[in-house]
Amino acid sequence: MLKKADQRTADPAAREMLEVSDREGYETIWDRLESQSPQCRLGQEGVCCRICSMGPCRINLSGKKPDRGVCGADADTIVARNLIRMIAAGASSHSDHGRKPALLLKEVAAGRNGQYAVKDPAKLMAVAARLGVATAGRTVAEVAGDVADVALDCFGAQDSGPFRFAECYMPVRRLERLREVEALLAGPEGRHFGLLPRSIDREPVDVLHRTHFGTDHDPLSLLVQGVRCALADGWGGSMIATELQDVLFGTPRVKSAEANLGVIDEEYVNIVVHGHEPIFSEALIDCALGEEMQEAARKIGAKGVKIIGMCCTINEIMMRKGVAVAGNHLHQELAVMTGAIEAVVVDVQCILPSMVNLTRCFHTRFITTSEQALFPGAIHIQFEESRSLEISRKVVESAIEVFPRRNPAKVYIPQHVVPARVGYSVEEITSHLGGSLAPLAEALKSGRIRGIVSVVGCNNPKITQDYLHVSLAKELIRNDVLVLGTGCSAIAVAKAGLMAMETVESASAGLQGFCKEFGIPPILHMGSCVDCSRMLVLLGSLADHLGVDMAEVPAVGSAPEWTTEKAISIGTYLVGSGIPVHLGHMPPIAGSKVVTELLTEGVRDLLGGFFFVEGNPDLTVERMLSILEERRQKLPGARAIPSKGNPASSPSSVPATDAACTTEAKA
Ligand code: SF4
Ligand code: MSK
Repeated sequence: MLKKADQRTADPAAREMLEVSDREGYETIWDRLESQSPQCRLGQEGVCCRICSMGPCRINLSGKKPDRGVCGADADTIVARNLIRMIAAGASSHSDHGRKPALLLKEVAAGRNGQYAVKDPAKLMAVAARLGVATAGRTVAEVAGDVADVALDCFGAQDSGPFRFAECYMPVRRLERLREVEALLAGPEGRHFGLLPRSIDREPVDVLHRTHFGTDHDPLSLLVQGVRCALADGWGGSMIATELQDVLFGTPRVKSAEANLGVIDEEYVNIVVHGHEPIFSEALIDCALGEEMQEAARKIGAKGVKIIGMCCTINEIMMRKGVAVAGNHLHQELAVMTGAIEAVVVDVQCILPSMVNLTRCFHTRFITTSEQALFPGAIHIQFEESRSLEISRKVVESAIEVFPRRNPAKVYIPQHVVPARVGYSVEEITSHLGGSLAPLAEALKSGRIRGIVSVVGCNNPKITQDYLHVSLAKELIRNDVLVLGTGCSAIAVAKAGLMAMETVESASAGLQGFCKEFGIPPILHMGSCVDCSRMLVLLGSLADHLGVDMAEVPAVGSAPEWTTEKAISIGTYLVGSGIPVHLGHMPPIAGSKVVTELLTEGVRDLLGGFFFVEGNPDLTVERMLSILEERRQKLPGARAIPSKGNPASSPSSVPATDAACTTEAKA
């Protein structure tokens, strides 16, 4: 039986659209999940192997035969291999994204691309200084060329590592800890377990090599390489993406934006940008909002052209330009169903292939722009950085052209839209704090703030959409915990109206006082998925301010509704950076006790970070608070938490989790 709309989503706009979908007979991601039910238990537990053609093999977890694959691989090997292949795919996605702004910066610096420029020379100089690139007496182009070269070299360096971005951005104490762990694991036999990433491209290649048939079978060795690969993402590919996009497009500063499906305006030509990379969407928005395209839209009876977006492409441009966000991952089909979208323009990652057929039910054009993300049946307009203006114009004209074909009888736009405050780069947070993170460090020591939780990652139709993101954010700020958000999680919280200064009134006394004093909301939108690297920079700088390793900072990460391999990579690089990570449902590792214990327990002594899985928000917050307080009390100069009189600090009011949301959460 179909789940009711309120079990599928906590978002009122989505509920309305699910009613439209039921009435009109559109198929959604939730319908397809149900048609997959029951899903394969072997896959869920990670014990299915199809690495060679003697398989596919599976392990019987009830203790009977088969307990090994045809080659003799046991459950521990199979689970570890499968997991680190997920990490490699996620890390590769982020890192291949990072390569593009590095290549573009090189072209801009060399004067070979006049369509883009260095919009933030101050950020360029800051990145250069961090990387040890000379700046004195040099032009922006000269410095940009050298910074681009350093970044590009990080992808292909062949020496023992760490590559330059990782070396220059990771706090010294963390680098030392990773070196110590490498030495510890080597043991008297001198086996090599490398943790420091050698180069961004090499680590996922190493994963694919060592997981090839008949190569590495030691779960510890496999997992260590998985962590190294993830670190190459967080401190490499993602870091380069964030830093160089800031250089090219501007470091985000606080902006006002709007969130949810109500941003779709019936009177306008609506273009949805969706995916992850801002290089094209930055050009597209300038073109679409220019007078020429606005006039073209007016000529065919619209009021103008409006750009709105989905997922991380919109997180990128919302942080820099204040553009409205229509929704997160599970909203993409729902936006099309409003019948008021002229074009969905996509780049890479997190785009449902179902969108091609769905858009055919309407006048909507589904336009792909990357040679890496082709969809049979879509219109393809290949993006090229050197022709960005011309291609942007072609895409916008294509959207304007279909506006007259819109069927008003099919238009239904749920009137849910809320204001959001976005744009909290580390630079912006630091500037609010008076130019240094010292006040935040002091607030952690005094207990005014009990800790920091980074809530990140996707929606997943197996979990009521946004429920865990929003429940955790609400409850954490009621317990003096500062919340940072990126990706679809940040959009979930924005849609719930919580990315606002007014949210400070729901925060408990300590956090509330801190936020009011420094003029920041208690939940900070830090950007897209690759911008989890901003969290690394923030927590790394905070560790330095506190005089500790990152593994001692009172901080936790969380991907409560995770879906993608990228989310697994993010979680793993946070763990590798010393940060405990919560997952709202189980990754495919339960088939191996060894792998599960290593990731939830064993890794804690080595790296400081570890994973824990919990689907109930009350229990999750309880566990997070205990981790944060244990760490906080050990900070040099930490003081006991003052008693709080604010009723907002009273025990949790988060409702019990819907059983349907948590069936997978128990390992
Ligand atoms: Fe089976 Fe081993 Fe081949 Fe995997 S690698 S499919 S376990 S024979
Ligand atoms: S978009 S990776 S569904 S967060 Fe970055 Fe959302 Fe997850 Fe994609």
